[in-house]
Amino acid sequence: MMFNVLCLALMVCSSLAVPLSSTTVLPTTVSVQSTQSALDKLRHLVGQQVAVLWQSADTNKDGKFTASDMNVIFTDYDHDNNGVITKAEFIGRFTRNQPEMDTIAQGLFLTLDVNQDSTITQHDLDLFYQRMDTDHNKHVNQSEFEKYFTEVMTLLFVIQLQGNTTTTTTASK
Ligand SMILES: *[C@@H]1O[C@H](CO)[C@@H](O)[C@H](O)[C@H]1NC(C)=O
Ligand SMILES: *[C@@H]1O[C@H](CO)[C@@H](O)[C@H](O)[C@H]1NC(C)=O
Ligand SMILES: [Ca+2]
Ligand SMILES: [Ca+2]
Ligand SMILES: [Ca+2]
Repeated sequence: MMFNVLCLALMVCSSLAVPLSSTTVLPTTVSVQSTQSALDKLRHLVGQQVAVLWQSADTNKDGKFTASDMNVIFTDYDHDNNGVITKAEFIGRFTRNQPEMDTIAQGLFLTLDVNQDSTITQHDLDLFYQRMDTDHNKHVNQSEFEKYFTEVMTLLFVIQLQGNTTTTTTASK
């Protein structure tokens, strides 16, 4: 189990776009196939979630993710309108239409709480925006956004996977 998850994490994180070759180090054809399909499933899930995130992040559908989009999202998540998004507010909103995403929501909350004071404020979002803006031109474009969240979501899905029992693997050693 540990080996598979680790292997999965390394492969997915290091080369999302590169297909698995037949020279993979796993012991048998069966486990290669099951790892391959787990990997496809993971890529599919991550791709799907990142697309959903982008659609909901670009609130005015102008193809950009701006400070005004962030304000709209902030207001949406700040249920009691007190200028602070608590963990309960965040998870409640995020899992409203997808209850199975609880673990992912917890991980995202930790990611967005950049200064780690257990709440999300505008200050966290400013810091987060700078982090996503990899070329530091003060604008987060779709590819910067997707690249960042593909990494974050892949990690979170791997963590979620790791939390599950060993029934997902067939390989030994
Ligand atoms: C988005 O920003 C990246 C740099 O972070 C740049 O390489 C890419 O060309 C930009 N994409 C568009 C569509 O402007
Ligand atoms: C892990 O377990 C959760 C809850 O039991 C389930 O919803 C999810 O699909 C499982 N993930 C995988 C990859 O098996
Ligand atoms: Ca609040
Ligand atoms: Ca914070
Ligand atoms: Ca940029």
